Amino acid sequence: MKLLLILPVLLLSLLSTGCSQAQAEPQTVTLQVKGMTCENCVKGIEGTLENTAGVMENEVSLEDRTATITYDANKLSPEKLAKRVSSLGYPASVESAQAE
Ligand code: 9UX
Repeated sequence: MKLLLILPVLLLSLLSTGCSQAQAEPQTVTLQVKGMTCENCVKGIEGTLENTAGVMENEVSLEDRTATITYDANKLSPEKLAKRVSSLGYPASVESAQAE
């Protein structure tokens, strides 16, 4: 009769595992971005990031030459984001990552 007790526990643990895998894992990274010279560059990068799957928030600063991005770590990495921005013609590198 132990099976009757174990079965619900098994089901529950399966369900919660599935949930945690599907859940977004927000991380924030600051990229150093070179080559931005006007506010239109900023808008262009921000627009592209906004349309990038997994990006939750982003703020590009012309003054600081940075892009601060909050993203879902299940879908993106700082390296992927740097490549994405670089591909627009603005060489980007990972400046700092806020772990966890
Ligand atoms: Mo900005 Mo562009 O600095 O053609 S130069 S958008």
